[in-house]
Amino acid sequence: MTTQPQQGDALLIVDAQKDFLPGGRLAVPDGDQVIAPLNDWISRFTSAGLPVFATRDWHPADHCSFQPHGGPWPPHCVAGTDGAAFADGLKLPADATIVSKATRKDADAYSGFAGTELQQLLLQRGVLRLFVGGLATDYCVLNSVRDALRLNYGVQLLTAAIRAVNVQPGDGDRAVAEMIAAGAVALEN
Ligand code: VGL
Ligand code: ZN
Repeated sequence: MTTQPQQGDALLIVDAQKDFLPGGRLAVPDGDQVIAPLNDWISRFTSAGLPVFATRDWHPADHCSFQPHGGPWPPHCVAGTDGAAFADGLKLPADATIVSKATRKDADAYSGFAGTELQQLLLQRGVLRLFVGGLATDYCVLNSVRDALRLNYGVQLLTAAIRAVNVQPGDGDRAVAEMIAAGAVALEN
């Protein structure tokens, strides 16, 4: 079993931000449960000298995805605010690469690849396979994994380290099934 990260692997932490945790402005149920398993993966990657990437939702205050501006979500992850900060307990290494997304008012971006330099950064680091965890399973994890697979990365989906919004019951389970059908490998821990 190739669960141990090796050369060519990178950890991709998706949107592990305060606003997506219980008490946050767009709280994902049990979103805080992803932090401990993510920290385990962080230590495995850093002790192996392998890179860690972390995306963050980083919206302007008048972002089009916000309900007051006609979007589906309560305002969340406004750039520079406390809610947009990474979760308190998340032990991001000092040399983690941070990728901000959905930074422009007129477009949303659920994928960490959408309108960012992520693909270029991964190419530069010789990354071939991504271990993906974070929030939320049915939005930014799903869309980041879809793009990663399209771009021919291998994807190990860290199932203990993801949680879903579940606007409709079952959205998270359907997202996981879709990612696996598209070629992601589910990794419990
Ligand atoms: C997300 C809803 C709105 C996510 C971001 O990170 O999954 N979900 N913005
Ligand atoms: Zn957002």
